[in-house]
Amino acid sequence: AIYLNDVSRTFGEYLLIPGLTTKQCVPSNVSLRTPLVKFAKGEKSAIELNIPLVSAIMQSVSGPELAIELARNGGLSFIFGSQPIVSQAEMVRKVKKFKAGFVVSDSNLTPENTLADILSLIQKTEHSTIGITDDGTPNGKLLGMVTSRDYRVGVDSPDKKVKDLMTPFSKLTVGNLGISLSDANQIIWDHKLNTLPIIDKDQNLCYFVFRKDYDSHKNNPHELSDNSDKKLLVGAGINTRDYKERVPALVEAGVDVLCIDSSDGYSEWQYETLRWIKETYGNQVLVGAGNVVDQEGFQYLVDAGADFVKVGIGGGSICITREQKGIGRGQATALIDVAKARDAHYAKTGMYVPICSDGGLVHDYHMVLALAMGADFLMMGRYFARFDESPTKKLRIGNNYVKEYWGEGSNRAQNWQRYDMGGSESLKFEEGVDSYVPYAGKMKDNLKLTLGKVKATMCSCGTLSIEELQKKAKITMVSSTSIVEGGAHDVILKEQS
Ligand code: MZP
Repeated sequence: AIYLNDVSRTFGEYLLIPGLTTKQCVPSNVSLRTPLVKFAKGEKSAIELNIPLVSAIMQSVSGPELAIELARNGGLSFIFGSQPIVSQAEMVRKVKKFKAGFVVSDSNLTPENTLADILSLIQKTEHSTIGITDDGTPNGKLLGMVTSRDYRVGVDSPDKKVKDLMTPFSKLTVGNLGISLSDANQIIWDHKLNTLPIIDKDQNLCYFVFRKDYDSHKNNPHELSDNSDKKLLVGAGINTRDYKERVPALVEAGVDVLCIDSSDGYSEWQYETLRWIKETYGNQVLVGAGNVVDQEGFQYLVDAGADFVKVGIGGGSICITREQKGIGRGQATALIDVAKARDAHYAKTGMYVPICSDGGLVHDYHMVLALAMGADFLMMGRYFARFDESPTKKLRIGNNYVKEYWGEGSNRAQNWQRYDMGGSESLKFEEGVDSYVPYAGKMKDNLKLTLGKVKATMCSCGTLSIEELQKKAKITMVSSTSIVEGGAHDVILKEQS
């Protein structure tokens, strides 16, 4: 046997040491933009995410509803592959059909219409967002817009008139909104939107922020809707068995990126699958592979054509692979090792192949550590399973609400191929558990808090981008005694006393 010199370590064994926080280092200046797929030096990745988070390829996590919400927030979901091809393709289609921008309504809505009118219109059309024009036709002046989600503000007062919900841009004040005006402007520009509705829940009001050059579009609503009818990004998991049928169906459904999903990706099966996809589609179809935990595994999949590589075996919250099979590696150690291979490959060939840290992220600061250790983006299951948008049931246990969360290697996820090496039924064993996670409400609210923390930590490290964090972060290992020091200690906590 070959013995590695390092010890398998995980995120909880490290801390970040602050760097100089300059005056520019404020959370609103931090960019979390990150590449998803490989690119040559001097070029840009064909897909960049606005936030470095993707949701796990799992039945209990990545359905269409979660995918829509995560994409709206700048991340991406991989729709689970442990299902029939037809239903997976249908889920992809559902996400791609969701309109991220808005359409100018061709209905007869006017500022005099009530919110109840708008709701019924939204329900009748496939559009998620309705623009309101001053004369109720697409040729009129655009006054504002209402989206199906944001409509909730009107549910309490369905009689309210559209015009009552409109406030001119100049009257908006920062502070009474959940979002600052500068952020709103940024969103409008980043997403090429022309109008952004902002909800002030306290006052039960909906404001509309208009893009400053909006006037120049007002006589050409068709151009307006073409410009902003941007589709959401979505990914999908595939396996190494039915890929010749599954990949064409997903491509036909409009998927943006694929990922071969396996607990152990260092295999000839993945090599063959990657080669087939690249030989059939060239770079028209983007596909990641994994999971691996060392440099050899990374290089093998990159040589086969992988557009990104996923790192992590056995660290997932629902995972018992290490107990069952004795394979795996501490997530931090695996990541640090694979990041070295990624950097060496870039230095040698000029091709940057992003890596994804998959599984085992527990605290928000673990996300910053993973990024600092070299991850370009992060895949999480447990984190997203807790939200309203995940596809599982919300249950009440005692005084607490929980959501169900089960591993892809659990019996519940059934006989799907991720963990299936063939062989007879009686030889199969579980590699994952069926569990509950504490219910946490809406994704959007949680993301806001998490990303706020991530940005604040990056500012403490004196860094304004993920690339800078990877270069400049100072990381220290902690002893088990100092881990105790990191929590509240030697005090009697009030709620327990
Ligand atoms: P976590 O975010 O819940 O800690 O981990 C999610 C990751 O665990 C998934 O992305 C996947 O790589 C892995 N996973 C999913 N199912 C199992 C299993 O049943 C598993 N063992 O390990």
